[in-house]
Amino acid sequence: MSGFTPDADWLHWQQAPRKPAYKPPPGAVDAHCHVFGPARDFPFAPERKYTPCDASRDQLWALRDYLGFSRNVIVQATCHGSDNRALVDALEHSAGLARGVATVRPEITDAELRKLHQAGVRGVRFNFVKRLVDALPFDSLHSLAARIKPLGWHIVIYFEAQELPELYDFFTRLPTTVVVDHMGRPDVSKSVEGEEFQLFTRLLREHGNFWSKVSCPERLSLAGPDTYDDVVPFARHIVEHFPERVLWGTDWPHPNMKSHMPDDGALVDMIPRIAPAPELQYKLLVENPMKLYWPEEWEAPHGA
Ligand code: 0GY
Repeated sequence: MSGFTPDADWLHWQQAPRKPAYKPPPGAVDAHCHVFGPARDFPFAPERKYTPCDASRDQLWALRDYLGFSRNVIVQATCHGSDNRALVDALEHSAGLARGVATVRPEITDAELRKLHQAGVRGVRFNFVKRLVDALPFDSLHSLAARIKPLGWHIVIYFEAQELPELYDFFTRLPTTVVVDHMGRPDVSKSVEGEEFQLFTRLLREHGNFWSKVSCPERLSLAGPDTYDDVVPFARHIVEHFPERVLWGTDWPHPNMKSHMPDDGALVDMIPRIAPAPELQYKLLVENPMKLYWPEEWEAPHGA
């Protein structure tokens, strides 16, 4: 017994996803996923905004293998706050096949940052989605950014499209590589060429340190499963215009999905629709995440 009960409307991740027809290239990385607990070993944070069901590292490895992936990037979930123990435990039991993105408080010491690095953390997440966190003030975030830069880490940012105009100048002053979660959560009822999404593409076009995850069709789609057709033009636009700076992830175990729980096999089958050419798929799934998260393994054999 962990003493934690999932929220009454919590949807459990699918335990038997279909086998995808699409086969990712060897070495493919699922670059956005989470672990939850298990709460018995890693209690959820008191300041969390939701209580999920467990989703353990071993269940994540099983999904990775089943879907035909080789590696994971685990992003600290807000239900664990800035207590990164579940993340670190997963990284330390991954045989080097997982890297992490942590959530840290401004008070974190340099020694603690170094310990996270040793475990496999390569970035911090700044979250601006109000239903998930109470955001830290900009000056704390700037000073954290300056402290993680010497470690070679990057910053992952999560926000919703309507917030981008207000956050734009803060974002563009960040001194590291910056990875945007889920294409900045566009409103897909609007046009790819419309003002809102064009501001996001301008961010990528004018700032070569910005990357985007072309993930989470299940969160963005109004058309719904299993094909999420309305998200495809947005993701494909980003992949085709910025092929060197895109990442893909399942977002397993899909926190806070209310309308439905996606089938992870169906999500994998979307990849050739958003990255039609094999060269694009290779960059999206292998080359880009390897360069960002395992540069020491990538650079030697590829002469970078
Ligand atoms: C995602 C999206 C969400 C949640 C979190 O850390 C989290 O709690 O990231 C969300 O609710 O939109 O990327 O998993």
